[in-house]
Amino acid sequence: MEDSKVLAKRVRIDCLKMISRAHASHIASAFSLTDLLAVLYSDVLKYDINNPDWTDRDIFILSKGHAGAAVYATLAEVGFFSTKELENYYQNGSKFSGHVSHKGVPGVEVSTGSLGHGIGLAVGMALARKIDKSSSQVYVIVGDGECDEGSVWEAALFGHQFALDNLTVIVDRNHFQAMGRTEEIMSLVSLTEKWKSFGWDTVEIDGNDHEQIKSALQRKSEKPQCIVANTIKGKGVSFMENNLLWHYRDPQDNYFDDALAELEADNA
Ligand SMILES: Cc1ncc(C[n+]2csc(CCOP(=O)(O)OP(=O)(O)O)c2C)c(N)n1
Repeated sequence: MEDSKVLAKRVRIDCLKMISRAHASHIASAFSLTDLLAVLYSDVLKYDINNPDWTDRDIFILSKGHAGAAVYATLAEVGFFSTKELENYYQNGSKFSGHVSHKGVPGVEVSTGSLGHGIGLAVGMALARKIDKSSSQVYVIVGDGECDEGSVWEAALFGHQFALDNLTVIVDRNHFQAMGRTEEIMSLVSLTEKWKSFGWDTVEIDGNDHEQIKSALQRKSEKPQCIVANTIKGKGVSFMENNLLWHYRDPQDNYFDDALAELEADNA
């Protein structure tokens, strides 16, 4: 197994334990983007676990902040803090809130959770870095349901207007949102074409395939970039995959045992 796959496997197992212990939600949302995070933190982002505020670091923002468990687990697994601390996830008084928080959590840039805001922060941070002539790159993951928010498209206009070639938006295109399928609730019709028409250099990939993720993230462009990452919500646990129940349901008892067994058996 290559490093990013080992990391993804560990993160999924951490998330399962965290969310089950805390009776929290959004496990399928976390599994959907685990492979994206694993490649970002294994092969792409510049960061220093001993100096999280290093000026030249790349910036990562999770705009769909409800999947924060996967970010905390990834940061712990790469060494920003101990994996033991993940046991506090979503407990009373914990700094690891259900929607991702930067307060006291090294490696998290901004708190998110109210959908449609993280991408606006990302364009602002990318513009600031361009003005400063910084080599730092900005990456942001948005949900496809999150693309129902008008502020996502305001940010898309802004990214093109200011030619933010240091910015990559990754859309976690799992075709689900909280209450149903995206195409039934608010159809996104030709999402890739939409991003292209907003002036973004856009590619569409299998967002659970590490090689495809890596090569999409290594592209260079004079335009802001968008990766429409076709993912599977709940990826990694057969009974959670494409099953809306697992947006909110927490895995207990047999569900927990069966999910853990599947994740531990994964040697892809
Ligand atoms: C502004 C705002 N409205 C509603 C919610 C409640 N909410 C949490 S997750 C979610 C679904 C988001 O869908 P998507 O972005 O596709 O995420 P995924 O399906 O990948 O979890 C909603 C509506 C929210 N967090 N913020």
